[in-house]
Amino acid sequence: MTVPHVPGVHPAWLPPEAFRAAGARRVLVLGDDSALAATVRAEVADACERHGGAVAAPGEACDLVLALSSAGDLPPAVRALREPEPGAEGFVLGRADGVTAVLADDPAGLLYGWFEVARLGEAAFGEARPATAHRPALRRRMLDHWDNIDVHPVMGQVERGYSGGSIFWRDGALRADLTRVRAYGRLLAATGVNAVAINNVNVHTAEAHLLTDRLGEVAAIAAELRPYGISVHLSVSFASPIVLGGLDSADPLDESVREWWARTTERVYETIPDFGGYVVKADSEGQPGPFAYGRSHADGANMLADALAPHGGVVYWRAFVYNHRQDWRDRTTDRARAAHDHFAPLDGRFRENAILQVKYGPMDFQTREPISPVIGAMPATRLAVELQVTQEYTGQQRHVCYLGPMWSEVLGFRFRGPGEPTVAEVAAGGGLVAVSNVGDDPYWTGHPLAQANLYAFGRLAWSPELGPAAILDEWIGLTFPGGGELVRGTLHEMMDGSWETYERYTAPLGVGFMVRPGHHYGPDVDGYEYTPWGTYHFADRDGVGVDRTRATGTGYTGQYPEPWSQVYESLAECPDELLLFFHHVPYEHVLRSGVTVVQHIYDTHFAGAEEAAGIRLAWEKLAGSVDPALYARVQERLDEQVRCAEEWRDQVNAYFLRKSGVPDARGRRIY
Ligand code: GCW
Repeated sequence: MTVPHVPGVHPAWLPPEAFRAAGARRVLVLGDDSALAATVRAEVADACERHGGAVAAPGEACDLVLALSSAGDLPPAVRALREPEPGAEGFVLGRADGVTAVLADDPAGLLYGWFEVARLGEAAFGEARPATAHRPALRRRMLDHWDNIDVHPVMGQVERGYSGGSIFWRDGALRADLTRVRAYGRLLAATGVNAVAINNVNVHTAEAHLLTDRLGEVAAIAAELRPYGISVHLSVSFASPIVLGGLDSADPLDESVREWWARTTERVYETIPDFGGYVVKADSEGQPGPFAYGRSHADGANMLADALAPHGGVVYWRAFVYNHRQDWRDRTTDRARAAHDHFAPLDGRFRENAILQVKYGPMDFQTREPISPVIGAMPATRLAVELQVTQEYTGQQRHVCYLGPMWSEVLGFRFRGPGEPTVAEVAAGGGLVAVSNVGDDPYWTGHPLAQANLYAFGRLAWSPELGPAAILDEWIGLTFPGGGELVRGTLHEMMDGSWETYERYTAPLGVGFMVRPGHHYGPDVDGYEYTPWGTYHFADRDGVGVDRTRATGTGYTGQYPEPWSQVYESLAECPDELLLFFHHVPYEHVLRSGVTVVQHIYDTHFAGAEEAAGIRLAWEKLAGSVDPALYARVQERLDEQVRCAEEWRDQVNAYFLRKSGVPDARGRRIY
């Protein structure tokens, strides 16, 4: 095992400097013969070679020791850490008598402990620290790639990808050199991620074959990610028995179909013994599913769960199911209701190894949505919450939009009010999943600052209670070592509030969309208003917003338990930022903030575009303080962000001025 360093590719949050503190010291590793322990030894050797430290032999003096609890003859510094217990994938870190020690029960914990030492830098070797346990709050911490093997005519190679092509495939074939995949695994492991699904949930023809005759490609990717503790998953087509197996049905209750899945899955595990499992998008946006056979989603998911169970695998079954051929004239159908309507009645009917993967909001990864009521409605089902690191609706990695604060709000939301479980706690046994924002771009993420979102996702999946601002500072510190206070302070100032800035210049008050149809970039207020996608704002000359109340609307508020059911139902109590998601109101309706809806729209759009300009201005302070190529890349994106924010401001403001006829109280220019 060698530590991957890829020339020409930005090291993101693992530049060599991140390992200076540990690598300049004497380090002892007491592991076992597992692949992960070998990785830790390789990491330590690499760091020591680079920074002048030394790998210590057992019995020799050392400054840092990383030990498995099963390793015999633990030195006193480690024995002192016996309490508390590290636990699965966890580690205990402490420092006493001039020795920093990490103790883990399994090699994954050892690896995570190593990266924690890197994160601490010199601070890991300063004052004494009491033994503290670090354990992942969520068991599965996974990134879903929407990568295709082939370049799709509309979506490109990576669906909703804004960072170039796939890191796995090129020109229709697996890449010959997969070093970069290993480097990706290393970056992910440093944040705590332990699972990846490698292909698009919209499974096209070539990609369907990854399950059978192209399985060798999956095995090759798994081999690169394994040393960093990441298990590989595959998105599979529900119609595989037909498409690949030549059967005439994919009915989940049909014996020959079940057998086909059992046999196929067995072969997968013969080839990749630590394979993670399947991800399925069924009966959604044209993907095949159990409805064609009059079967339920539980029938579909359980069939795959049964095929996976003998091998310890899981199926992630997505809850993103709605009618995408809605008649816009039909006011009774509400897309927001769909997932709950379909899935809540199935609670308790899914197998133990079936995980229902639910988008955080009821619509589709908007800048602001309420939390999906499905997450609070299925106590007898294992749930995973799905986030979108790729910035489909949040600026497509051309805009700075640090999403840590949004995710932190999602994870901390309590369905039944104070003292009751958070979303993160509900998902603890399932997991946290996100759509990856990575591609073959030299900065990984197109916009170099979008790396922070990938980093924050992993950190929050490990520790949902971490503050997003603190995670941002961690990322800045690791990625721009030696940048000094100017760099750290400026980046923090640019990024910390950037999600709210983005919200200010785009769709107002939780109403969502208003993006250009298809590619979803830039403003188009009525772009989706008369389409079949179920995403409407209903603006007319009197008012705007979607009435989702029980009293007069679609009844969606009734999918929440108290207190939220009442809070969202009530015009007076509904939080401003979600008002138009839940209510249709006149333009002169006064928000809790004291401002009318239409004035709020004008004010926030002027403010948002101005803040975007401020972000660009702040970056200019860093000319000469960061790498020139990175500086130029960010600057080019900031120019586009400012242009686009102005376009949003002017289109949204003009639209609402024309609809409402209400002038801006401050007399600013609206077109
Ligand atoms: O956000 C939407 C995207 C689709 C995507 C779908 C999904 C993979 O626009 O491109 O398809 O969600 O989550 O399945």
